[in-house]
Amino acid sequence: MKKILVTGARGQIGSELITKLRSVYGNDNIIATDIRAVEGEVEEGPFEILDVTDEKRIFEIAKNYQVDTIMHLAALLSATAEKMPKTAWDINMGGLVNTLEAARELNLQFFTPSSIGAFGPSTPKVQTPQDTLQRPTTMYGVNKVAGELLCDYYYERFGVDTRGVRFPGLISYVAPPGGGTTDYAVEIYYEAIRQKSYTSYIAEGTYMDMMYMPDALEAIVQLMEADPSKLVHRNAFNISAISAEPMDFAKAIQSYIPDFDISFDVDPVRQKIADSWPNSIDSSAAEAEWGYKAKYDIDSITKDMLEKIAGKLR
Ligand code: AKB
Repeated sequence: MKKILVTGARGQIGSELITKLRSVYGNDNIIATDIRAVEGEVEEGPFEILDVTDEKRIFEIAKNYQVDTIMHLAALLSATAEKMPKTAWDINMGGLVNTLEAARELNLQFFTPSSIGAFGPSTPKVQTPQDTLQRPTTMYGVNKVAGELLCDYYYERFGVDTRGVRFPGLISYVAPPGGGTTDYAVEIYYEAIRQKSYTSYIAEGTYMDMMYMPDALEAIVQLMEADPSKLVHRNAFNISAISAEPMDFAKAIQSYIPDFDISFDVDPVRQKIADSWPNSIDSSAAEAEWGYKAKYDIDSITKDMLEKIAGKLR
């Protein structure tokens, strides 16, 4: 039975990952941590306040709860990182090295997500291979490439069981994303329900990879449970479900809300980031090495998102 410390538990992935992990491994075996407390919320398992730049506190919590795994999610996303690059370096790299150090000293299994943001304009844009050129031009991308290499280093040098995926844009209705480039693919569904129209900050024709949150959560559990002897790559597996542009989401929504309307008011900062990322990535290494497979396509994502958000906003 695993005992897992999760950082960034209040974030977009964390809030749903905690629920998923508690259903798989039991409430008391999942230690949720975040820099933010939510007032008045009743926790279904342990919760601790944690700033990931505080190495001492990470050790303290990991030791107190005798965890055997760290899932490190706390990080600034791409658009926020572009606004405050030095802070992004301090949080994204500082948090990573601190949690890796805890994993090394306490002999813990370790997961952290990389991203399609780890690729750059000189990376092959279509069906981006698992192993390819990575020269990102954003601070977030620089953090992600350095993070992938650092996780590989901790495995090779110290034998830490590090594992990870390159997530595409994640779509979910539970917790909103914050400060990402792919956030439009969540906002569009809320606005479709609220006002049957959406103004996209990403231009028509800009393809990026996306995935529904249940597939992302399943992928984390599956990778962490995978037979290590089958893992050739370990960290930073490409995984994706769909490659889509704003009009693809608009058309999918129009099949449920025929008078839904999309317009464009492009944000140059986020558009530049999106333009530097792949149109689509190749997930075949993840499929071959640990059986990754997404269940949701754009239509099933759209159906579920519209139903769930309509229920939430009622
Ligand atoms: C972002 O847009 O920054 C994230 C990501 C793709 O890593 N959703």
